[in-house]
Amino acid sequence: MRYTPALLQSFDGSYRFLKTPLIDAPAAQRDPAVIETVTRMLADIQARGMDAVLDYARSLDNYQGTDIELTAGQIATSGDRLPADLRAAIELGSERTKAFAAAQRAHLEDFEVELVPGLVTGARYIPVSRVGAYLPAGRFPLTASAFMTVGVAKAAGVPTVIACTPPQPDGGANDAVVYAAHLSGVDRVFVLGGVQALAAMAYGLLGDLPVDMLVGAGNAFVAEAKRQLFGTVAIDLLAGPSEVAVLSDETADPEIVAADLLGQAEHGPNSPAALVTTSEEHGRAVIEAIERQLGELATEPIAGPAWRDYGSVTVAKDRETAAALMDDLAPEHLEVITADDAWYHDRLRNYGSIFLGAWSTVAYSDKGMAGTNHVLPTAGGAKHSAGLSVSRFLKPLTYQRIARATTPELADAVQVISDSEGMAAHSATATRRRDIFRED
Ligand code: HSO
Ligand code: ZN
Repeated sequence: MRYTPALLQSFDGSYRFLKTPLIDAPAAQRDPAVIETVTRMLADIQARGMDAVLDYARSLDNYQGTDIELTAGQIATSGDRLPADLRAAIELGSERTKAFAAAQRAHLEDFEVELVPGLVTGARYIPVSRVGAYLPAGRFPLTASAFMTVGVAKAAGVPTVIACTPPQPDGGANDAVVYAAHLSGVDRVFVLGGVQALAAMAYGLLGDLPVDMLVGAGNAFVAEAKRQLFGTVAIDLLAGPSEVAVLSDETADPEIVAADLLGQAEHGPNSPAALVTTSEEHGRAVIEAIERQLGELATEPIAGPAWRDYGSVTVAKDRETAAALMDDLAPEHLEVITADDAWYHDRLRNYGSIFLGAWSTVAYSDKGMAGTNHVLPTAGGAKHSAGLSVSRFLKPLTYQRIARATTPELADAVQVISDSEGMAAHSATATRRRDIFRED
């Protein structure tokens, strides 16, 4: 989320900040030291293979074991060690996410169209063959990440999905993360974290072929590794700190709005949380509620600094201004809690995922219960990209079947263009066909 000079000036007089962020969050937080470290690690892993991977696992993640792959038995029994209510919640989230992904898959239809008689064209959605999912399990193990990456890839029809997740202090994987991956249909799971995990999947070091695509969020090193591996493999997107924005008016409950802003500020001390409101009184009430709620929040050491440094409250003169401000922010998550939710839904263009009405909160999607994906563009990326979905794993591959009778029209035009470009061999592919056509 950025506060650009354009944003600060373009709505002159039509809005004002009640609370501005102290720090402008850079759009892409690319630290030169992180870039340099990742470049060095990738080169080392490319040169020394698994020896380098294990060296990094030992030195960076304190991994003591020798076999990083979980057995099928370990994966299948991962749920047995979980409390029953957690297991049931994971099962619900997995099912819900699969159901949404399956519905979205059903709406992507292969098609065929005869553009002119004899010129048959079409597209077929073919899944990528192999996907590598990174399942974070650092300060917060994001249990639902497996639904969003592994589960959605499987719903798209990806034949092989492998996953890496960092070792916990006991040297093993996080059981909830592994159980979520298991229910999502994962084929293989490796206890491996960070840059070394992404490199091992992309370079085919895990006793398998290289993956075609890497997906899943992680820390700055993980994001940078994906950026540098892009081209060797496809990636979903480059995620920065998680963000939330709320667009609310005087009809919204300030306590609920405050809770939802803190709900994502908890991700990290640099997680932006923005309120845009058409009611100054409401804006002030939300600020007060946040201060009160922070006093009782176990994760105040993270959410407090995030709110103080990256939180903002803006009062807009009218709903047009509020919507324009929001479209300029292009937040990862956008909650709309107003008397005009449908108007905003029709009007807004830039967001990762939108939550309409007081009963729709981001955490429902974060944990898989809403069915929608939580891998979403951050830092304004929603202006040009959407979040992860089945379509990202599917290649709309085109085909054409061209009949003999079309030859005069197609060949003449291709010859003219090719000759004008000096591309004699291209021209010949057309003129040779035309010569045969005329001879027959
Ligand atoms: N808000 C994160 C996902 C998440 N949060 C999972 C908690 N659990 C990115 O959308
Ligand atoms: Zn979250």
